[in-house]
Amino acid sequence: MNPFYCFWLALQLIIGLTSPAIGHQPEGEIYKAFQFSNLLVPSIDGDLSDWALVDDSYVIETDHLQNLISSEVRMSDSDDFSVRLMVGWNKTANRLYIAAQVRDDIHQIDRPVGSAALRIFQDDAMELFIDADHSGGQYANFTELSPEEQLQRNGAEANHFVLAGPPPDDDFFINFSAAAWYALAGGPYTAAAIGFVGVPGGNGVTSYEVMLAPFDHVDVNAVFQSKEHVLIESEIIGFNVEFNDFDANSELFDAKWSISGQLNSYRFSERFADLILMPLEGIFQPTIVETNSWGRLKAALQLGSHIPLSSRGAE
Ligand SMILES: [Ca+2]
Ligand SMILES: [Ca+2]
Ligand SMILES: [Ca+2]
Ligand SMILES: [Ca+2]
Repeated sequence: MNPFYCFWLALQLIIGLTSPAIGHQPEGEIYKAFQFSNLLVPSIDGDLSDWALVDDSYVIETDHLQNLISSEVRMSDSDDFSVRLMVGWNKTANRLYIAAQVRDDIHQIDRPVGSAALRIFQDDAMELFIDADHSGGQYANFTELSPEEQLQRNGAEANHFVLAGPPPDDDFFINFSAAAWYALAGGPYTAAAIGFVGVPGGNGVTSYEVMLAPFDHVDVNAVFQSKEHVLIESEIIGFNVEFNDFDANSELFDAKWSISGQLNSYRFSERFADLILMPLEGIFQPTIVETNSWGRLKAALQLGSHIPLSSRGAE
């Protein structure tokens, strides 16, 4: 069992109570997932250089996010917080990939060793939410059910992960379900890494990188009793990201930035945003590469001979 599960309900309740309700949704916004070709899938190592090939049109930037705990709902890049978030997928591997680079004036990771279960929500973090089959609905925090039923239901129909680091121990990646097999930083169904350049407790740049296998149903006990979701080109899945920013005060949010702009994502998957799985971009499509190569060859021949190829047959 995932040991972090036990503390989850109480912590999320606290966060919920301190969050004023806002009813703002990104209208008509569909975020795009870049399709990686098989040879170019990113390595999950906290180094985002393997994302450099992703076109800027895929990048979710700071001004797309809304602050859930302030009337200041949107903000451009600033010293306080800025982000470049990218999502990718690969058809053959059937995996989602997420990368984010966060600049923060005070990167605060001050939880003691062994306290991630209690304290990860009071550190700077990236939270990920996936509803692969886009079913919507409550997927966690079933307070009306028995503890045993909660273990079965929590995180079964949608998923919620948190990354916060560099950690004081080995705990920087957490899935808030009881399925331990779906919470591994270096596993077959999940992988996660964090890179950090800067001054701990001061200014810095944090790189988050994650790989996830999508599931329509997660069984608490075993992957073979779960149902993996098959990613299909142009489908829309439920997806959300929140960035927690703690600065001078280690226990009070400076901001909680969200791409859906909706509260209670930890409980209801219809509060997520929409993500469309894009086709391969033209330059990565084999057939078009061949066409371009032939076009360049033809142009080179024309330059060399100064005679249009199309007229040679008439010579
Ligand atoms: Ca990488
Ligand atoms: Ca900040
Ligand atoms: Ca679902
Ligand atoms: Ca911070």
